[in-house]
Amino acid sequence: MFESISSSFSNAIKKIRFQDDEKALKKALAELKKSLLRSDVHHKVVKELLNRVETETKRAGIGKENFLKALRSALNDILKVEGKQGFVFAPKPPTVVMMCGLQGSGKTTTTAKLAYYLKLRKKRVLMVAADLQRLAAVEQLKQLAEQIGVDIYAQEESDPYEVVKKALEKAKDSLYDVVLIDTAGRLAIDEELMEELKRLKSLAEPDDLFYVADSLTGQDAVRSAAKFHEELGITGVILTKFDGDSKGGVAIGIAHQLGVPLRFVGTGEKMPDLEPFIPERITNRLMGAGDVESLAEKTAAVIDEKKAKELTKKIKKGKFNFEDFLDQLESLKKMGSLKSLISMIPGMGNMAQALKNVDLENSKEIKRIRAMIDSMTPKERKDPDLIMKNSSRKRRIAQGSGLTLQEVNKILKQFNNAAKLAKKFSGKKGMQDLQSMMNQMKAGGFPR
Ligand SMILES: Nc1nc2c(ncn2[C@@H]2O[C@H](COP(=O)(O)OP(=O)(O)O)[C@@H](O)[C@H]2O)c(=O)[nH]1
Ligand SMILES: [Mg+2]
Repeated sequence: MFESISSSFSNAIKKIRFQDDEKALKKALAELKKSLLRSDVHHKVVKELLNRVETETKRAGIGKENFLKALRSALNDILKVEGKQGFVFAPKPPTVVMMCGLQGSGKTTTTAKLAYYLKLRKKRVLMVAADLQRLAAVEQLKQLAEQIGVDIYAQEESDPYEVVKKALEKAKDSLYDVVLIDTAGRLAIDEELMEELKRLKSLAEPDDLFYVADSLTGQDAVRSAAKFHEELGITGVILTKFDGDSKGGVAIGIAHQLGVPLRFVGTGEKMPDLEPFIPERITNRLMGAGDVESLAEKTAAVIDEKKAKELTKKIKKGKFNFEDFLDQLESLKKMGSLKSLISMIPGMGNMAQALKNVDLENSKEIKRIRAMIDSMTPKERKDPDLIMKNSSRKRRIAQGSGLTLQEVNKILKQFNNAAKLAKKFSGKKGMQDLQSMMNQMKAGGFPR
């Protein structure tokens, strides 16, 4: 998220040679302006942002330090508007959230992503299929519900009003923490759609009404959001499809343009690809300082603390085995794309861009390793050393997994190296080592 904006930011900042005069400041501002407009930030927002930076830098005295400080504070002001951040629970459960938006914007997917996000945080969620315009819509939500293991209330061939009414009764009776209502959209805004949504809104009295917008539609997303806000009074925006070719600029301006906070951002088609939008953290990312808080939070939600401690112990002893490896792979899957994770590490924005197309789960290498592990006995999984020095075991595993003996040897060697690396990083100098490894990777190499 924001890789391209933050890299154009850092390029702009790098180009600045401050001689403490106004001409240098103007040049820096012009550079920023170019990159913001290129990223599709609305021109009025760009103007306001740069005016603030200019005024504040001049007030504090022209210089690189003051310029960066002014930029950081102006960005924060633009990103932050009055209202809630991320997911907010009602004082009394269930928290009721209604989704609205145009067809294809990602409402149904995002409903399930939010449910998954809450499930990982140990909440009981009921999703409500209130899009009865398209038959497939109910089926789609049902499938997602099954995939993530979250309850759904669905009743085909009836009025969405009745569905929502009964769903809310069920939620109260069965003590759900959160109710997420998926609604119908249209290709364009029309009277009928608005009427249906208004009816549902007055029935459900949602704690939050999220407008789900496709970030790829650029400034159109802001215009349609404004229309929905005028008619319905939305309390938050969720921008989807922030992966792909999104230039990202809409996310910088939308809250400021609407006066409604941007609450979440969808960064892929899979269920973990949803991130809360916290202005201060986004400013850090944009300024190239990474977002360690989000990374830590995301990790905490998917990794069992006890397990994590055991794992650390094992790693320190160099006892990382194949079962641990599978466990780790599962956790990673829950965390979403490698790219979005790496972009949270300070200074790693460019690196994330290079990883754009890496699909960890489906990579050829991971598939091979999985096949190999599937062909091992439980003992072998727990103790890689059993295999390392035993060629008949290796041959049996090769045969079982359809790999050649050479391939098995290669994977074993890589695994061994990885375990050594992990051990090394778990030590005192770990972070320094990691940094130098990352630099190596940035320079194009891959540590072996
Ligand atoms: N790449 C990407 N695709 C998304 C994202 N959110 C939704 N989609 C896709 O957009 C399409 C429409 O989504 P859907 O939830 O059915 O939209 P709805 O009509 O508003 O309910 C589907 O193919 C989704 O997989 C996202 O954040 N990233
Ligand atoms: Mg839908």
